[in-house]
Amino acid sequence: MKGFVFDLDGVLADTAKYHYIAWKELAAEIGITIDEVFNEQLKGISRQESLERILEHGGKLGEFSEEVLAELAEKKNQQYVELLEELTPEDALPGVREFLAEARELNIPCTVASASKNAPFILDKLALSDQFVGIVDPASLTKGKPDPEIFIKAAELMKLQPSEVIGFEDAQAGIDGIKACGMYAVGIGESEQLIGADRLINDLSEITIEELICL
Ligand code: B16
Ligand code: MG
Repeated sequence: MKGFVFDLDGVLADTAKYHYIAWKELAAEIGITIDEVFNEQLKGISRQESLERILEHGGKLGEFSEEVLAELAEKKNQQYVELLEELTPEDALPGVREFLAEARELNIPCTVASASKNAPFILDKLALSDQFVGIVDPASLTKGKPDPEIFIKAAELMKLQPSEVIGFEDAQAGIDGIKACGMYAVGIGESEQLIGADRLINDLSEITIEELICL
């Protein structure tokens, strides 16, 4: 194992809760109610696709023009970005800073594979930008998670084969993408929600680099 690829929301920072707040408000404005169980389906899924899933959930798919859809997605993002303003380096999830610092000391490259177009902003807020050799630009993708494209590109940024890389994910769509390109998958979160992960942990404080590079 020669490199690591990290999802962002739910792995490096608990920004998933802000996505939920912003989507819930937006959905309520158009008469749709979402709860935390439904919200699981939005994790790792792009902004536009998340909106489509919400409309489908509320039986309103096809009711809005492309222009209105873009406005709704933009409105959600504005609210989300406002919430992100509150982020500080303390908001990195447990073990993240230590894990990345150790990887750096050991010269093990780390990359970010997040569906979020706000990833560079969030990493700056967390003071973590310097720890990565690259961030895959989600705008460059032809397909989002669960397609493995984002993880393959992350491996390319490190000049590694996917089989030499360990991926960290909190969403089923992400675990599916990691496994589809032959990476080792570490799932962050609850076991029943992450099918197919090779290893499950609550957060990065529960695993050491030593045990991972021996895999
Ligand atoms: P944005 P990840 C994903 O990030 C989130 O899990 C998902 O809820 C969100 O819709 C997506 O990013 C797009 O985010 O609206 O900021 O571009 O988990 O892949 O790091
Ligand atoms: Mg995530």
